[in-house]
Amino acid sequence: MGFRKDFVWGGATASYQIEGAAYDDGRGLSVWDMFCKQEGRIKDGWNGDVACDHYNLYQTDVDLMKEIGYKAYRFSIAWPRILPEGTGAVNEKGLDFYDRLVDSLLEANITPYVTLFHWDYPYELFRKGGWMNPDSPKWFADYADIVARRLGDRVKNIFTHNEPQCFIGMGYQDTEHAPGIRFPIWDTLLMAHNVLLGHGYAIQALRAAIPDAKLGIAPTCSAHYPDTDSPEDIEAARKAIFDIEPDRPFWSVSLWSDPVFKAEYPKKLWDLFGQHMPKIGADDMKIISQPLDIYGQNIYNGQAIRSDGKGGYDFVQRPWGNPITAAKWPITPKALRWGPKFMFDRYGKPIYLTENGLSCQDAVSLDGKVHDPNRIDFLHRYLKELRNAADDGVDILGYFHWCVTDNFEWAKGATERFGMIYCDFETQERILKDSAYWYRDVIRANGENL
Ligand code: GCO
Repeated sequence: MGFRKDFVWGGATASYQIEGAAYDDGRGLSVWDMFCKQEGRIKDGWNGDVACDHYNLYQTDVDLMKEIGYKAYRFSIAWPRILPEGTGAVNEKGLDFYDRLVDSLLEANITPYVTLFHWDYPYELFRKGGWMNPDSPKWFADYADIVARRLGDRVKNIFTHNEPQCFIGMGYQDTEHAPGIRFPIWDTLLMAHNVLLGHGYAIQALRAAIPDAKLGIAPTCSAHYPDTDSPEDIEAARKAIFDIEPDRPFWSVSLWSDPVFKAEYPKKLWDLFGQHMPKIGADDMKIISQPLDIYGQNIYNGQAIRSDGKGGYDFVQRPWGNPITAAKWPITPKALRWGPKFMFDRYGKPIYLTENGLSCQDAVSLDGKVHDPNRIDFLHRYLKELRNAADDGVDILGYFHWCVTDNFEWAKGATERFGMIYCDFETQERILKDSAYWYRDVIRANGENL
């Protein structure tokens, strides 16, 4: 069967990781600008002040996407570039930039897919309590409305949040990401609820402004998969992927996606943290669970799961010396078959793989090229498994490789290269890596050559 004939092949990025121009044309501060100023927070001390200078070089990047043959490009909009204070006065120059970018993409026959929030939270709103402030859901919805009114005539595919697991879990619990301040569980659960309310109100605003839009959300997950194809291991893996870990609740996918698609928090969350859950307003779950058209999932890896023979599950010890990426993430292609399958079975929404890829220790060889055989092998293995998911009947609409260009990899700075396009951060030269040419051929064959 293979991928659907109109399968969307593309790549993804995020505003703070690529744009640069952090202090240009009226952009306001984000929590990441302030986080990077704190000694020791970023592995190599880099920041997003310039990054890949995509704000000025976007046409170069669009031309390269076109050369690779992208059908679509998923990018995020920098909230503080649109609303420097997070609310209030709109920065027209910020909107103008995304206008230009969208027009350039459409000119290149590349469909724009927008993520409204990919972690660069307005610092002025953080100072007002951020996601703990009861007004925070409406702040986000007002921002969504402004974007929709300016771009909605040309942008028809919009995700509200990217990976709330990270911007709440890593920002306010693990503290590896901005703002890097640990809050107690009763505050982080309140933040999560406001994030979800913000999603719901934003969907209402987007639906009103762009009636023909396809709207969704793009969480991530650790896509656990069965150790064997036995029904027992499959059901054990399904239980594991939607479970909630007591010490890392925000890393679950069900905490975020059950409210959105099922209008309820998982029972396990109430069992674990009932006494700390925020007050749920009478209409809250109805607001959060606005009907959606699409579901984004960022999947990089997962864990093999075996039935424990008693209705539960066990994590299977990874084989010694199992393959890992340059970022030391495990390489587990089966995650891209079973993650989408379990999500589609539970939520019933068409799925975009909104992120998948790996960090490699890429460098320019003496021949002036960037040879990345590890990335080609990784993508080949993962895409074959994604095609298996499609053959299993999962409605997979598209795949966005992470990432288009090498970029600012959050707390890892410039030390991890995820791009299919090499970026020299000193000269801003771009070089298509071997994987870009390989991906071009996969796109041309719609994955039939995998
Ligand atoms: C994420 C983020 C991306 C990361 C990428 C590599 O999934 O964590 O969406 O911004 O850069 O995943 O870590």
